[in-house]
Amino acid sequence: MTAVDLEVDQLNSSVDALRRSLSNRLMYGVGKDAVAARPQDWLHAAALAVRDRLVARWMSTTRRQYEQDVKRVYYLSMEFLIGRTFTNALLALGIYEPMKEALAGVGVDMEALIDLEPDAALGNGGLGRLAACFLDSMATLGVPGFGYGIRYEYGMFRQQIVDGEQVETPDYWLRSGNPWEFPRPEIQYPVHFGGRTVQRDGHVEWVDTQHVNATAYDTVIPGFATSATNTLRLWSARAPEELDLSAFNQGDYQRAVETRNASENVSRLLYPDDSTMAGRELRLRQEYFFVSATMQDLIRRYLRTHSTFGRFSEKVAVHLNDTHPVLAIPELMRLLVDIHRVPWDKALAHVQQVFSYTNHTLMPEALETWDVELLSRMLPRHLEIIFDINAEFLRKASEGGAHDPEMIRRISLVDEYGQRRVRMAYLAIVASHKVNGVSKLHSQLMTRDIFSDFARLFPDRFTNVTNGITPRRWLAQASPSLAGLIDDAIGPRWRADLFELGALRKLRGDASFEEAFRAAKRSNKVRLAHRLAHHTGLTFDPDALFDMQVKRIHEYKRQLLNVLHVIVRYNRIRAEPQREWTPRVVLFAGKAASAYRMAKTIIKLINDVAAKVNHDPIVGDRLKVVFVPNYGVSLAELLIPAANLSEQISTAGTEASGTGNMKLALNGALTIGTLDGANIEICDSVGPEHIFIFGHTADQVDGLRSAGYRPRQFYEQNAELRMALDQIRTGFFSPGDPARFSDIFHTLVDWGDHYMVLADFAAFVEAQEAVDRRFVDVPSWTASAIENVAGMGMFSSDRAIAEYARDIWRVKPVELG
Ligand code: 26Q
Repeated sequence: MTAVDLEVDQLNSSVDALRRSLSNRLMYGVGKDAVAARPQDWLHAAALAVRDRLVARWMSTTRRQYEQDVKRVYYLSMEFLIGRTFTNALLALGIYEPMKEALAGVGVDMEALIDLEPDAALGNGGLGRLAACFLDSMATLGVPGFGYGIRYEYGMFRQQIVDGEQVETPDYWLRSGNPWEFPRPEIQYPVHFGGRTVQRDGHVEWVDTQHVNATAYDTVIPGFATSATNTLRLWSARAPEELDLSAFNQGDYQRAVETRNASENVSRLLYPDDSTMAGRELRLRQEYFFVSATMQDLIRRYLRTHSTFGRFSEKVAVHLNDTHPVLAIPELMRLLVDIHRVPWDKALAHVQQVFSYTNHTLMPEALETWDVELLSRMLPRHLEIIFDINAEFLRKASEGGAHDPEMIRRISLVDEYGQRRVRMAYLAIVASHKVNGVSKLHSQLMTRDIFSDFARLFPDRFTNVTNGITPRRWLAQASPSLAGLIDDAIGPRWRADLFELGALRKLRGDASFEEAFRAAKRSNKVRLAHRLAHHTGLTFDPDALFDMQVKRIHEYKRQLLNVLHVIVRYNRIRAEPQREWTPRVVLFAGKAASAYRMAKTIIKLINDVAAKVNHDPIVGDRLKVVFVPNYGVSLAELLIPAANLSEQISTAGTEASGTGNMKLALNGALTIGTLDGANIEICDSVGPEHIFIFGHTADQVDGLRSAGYRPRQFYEQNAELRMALDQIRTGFFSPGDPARFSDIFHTLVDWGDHYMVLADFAAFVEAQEAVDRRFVDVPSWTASAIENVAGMGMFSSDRAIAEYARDIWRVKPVELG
């Protein structure tokens, strides 16, 4: 490599320079004449013009990182739910308005282009979006961080609603090319599968394997209002040979292509999460595929500037976003011990200082375990390493006093009950120096319940870092109206220091600010109502209360509790149509995992209830119910700013944190919620008078369960609840198919109501009545909405990343000079 300073065009960001760039990029980058350019081509050209401006920063940040020999964070995640990049990059660079003007200068409406960009939907929900917010914050804070994951060809499926039911279509998001990524065909690592191990000269060799190559695609992650950037590196699978040559030579072209396809399938598609461990072989291949390439890549980068592994753990931090990438542990051990000949004990010591792990769920059925037999077939060397780590761990544990064989069985990395399985969370705990939960409650329950033995063995290892969200996307980008108003009131610094929002409290009682605040929210509701009118054919009153539950469809999140309230409200309106009702629009959005029957039935129920309610002339504008299809990052940016009420109603003890709760509160919605996950901390921050808390606490849920929960008693004793459930059971909402929802009824009434919907029902309805009363008290509601915004300082992902950097990764920002 030569180190000459190249002469490149210095790109400034005046309107004139941007207009020139647009023309250049359309012509030389996209290869189109302006007379033939479609909006899609202009978007591509504009993206390239923006990307060009990021690259200079990217290169200088990377150079600085090398010069300062910084410690780097490798954030390993199976999911990065990035959404769109165009607006985000424009705002990070501070060139939104100049670009809009430059495009207008060539006759193009930028707002229309923005909606053409497909979402990068390489994730399911909270965990994937958290990874994306964290990348944004790492870049903004200058923390030298790399995201590593898989470049799925098919992201999260697209959801259509046909006759009220979810229909999935594949999300081929790369159809029109991806202007943001840089393919790196020269960066390529073999990833091996299968085979067996042999001993040779005192070392283990893994032989007779098959392999696939992992090739890198890089995306620049811009920091906000800083020249610091980071890199998201995603791996794509390439067959080692273009075609199966033996098949090709025998003239069997079909088989030649099929072999290639089979090995490239590993990065084909994202697995939807139904919150149970299905144990699919291809999923395990994906997990190993991306961590193997990542570990090879980070070792190569480390060895570029170091000749021994002596300082490895001073220079490298690897973070596991849940257990999905946990095979990075045995893979790093294998590379250090078998390939680089580092002694086992030294290697293990490095590994333990390098790795850290975030847990995102307490639900036992969602914790990853993998069949020993499957691991021994696919990754025999890794299984040996896991067994060796386990043997050493169990030996030390019993030396340390854990003699009880029952305890040893409980903490073993291998579950020996029935078919043997490796407990991936236990492996992550044993081989990491820090393990964190994602909210205070979750971290407490984690050490009290699922990992209690480990918390006793390693008390210093467990910690909490409450989740956060990036205010750049979730306020500045999603709600320009509210963001502009806040800028006028307290200046623009909240974007980089969200605690600044606390200054809004000084405006308490300022009638003109409150008026402007209401107007900003209203404009977001009008914006949404327009879009909804377009595809539902319904009209929505922007002065109604917009009540929103937007998240994956899952029984523990209790969309059913919300639906039951809607039904009761409907029955009440019909019983007393002449009474004053606070008009409401109840909005639902979210995807159900394709294999999750109950979740799909819940979607159908919501739509059947909506059809009945929306077409009942007695009800009119007093109640509307909408299921908005295809929830994702971009739709969230449209929905969330329009919410007045945020539904965060999971059974206490089941939602690890939630992050939608933070996004909605930041946009001035009041929360109706249980004392679960981060809701508790939101309540502490905004004050109990500005939030509607209801229902059983986590401890009360445990108590009720152990005392013997009898859901049928609630059904029998509450007449309104009984009526609603009977309507569901007898086909009131599905007259053409009266038995359609009988399983929902039985799940709640006869089969144990695992998530205690009926136990919280009465309290929920009461809390909703309190919501109605507050909403009509306009000044009081507005004051609370402002308090919610003002109280969101600690829920910035910048705060979360600063905590990770200081307490877990022990990294410092790069100096930009
Ligand atoms: C695992 C194995 C096989 C196939 C899929 C999966 C899988 C995929 C995704 C398992 C879980 C997920 C995603 C989990 C998730 O999003 N959890 C959420 O994480 C958020 C960020 O911490 C929290 O705020 C939410 O409370 C939590 O539910």
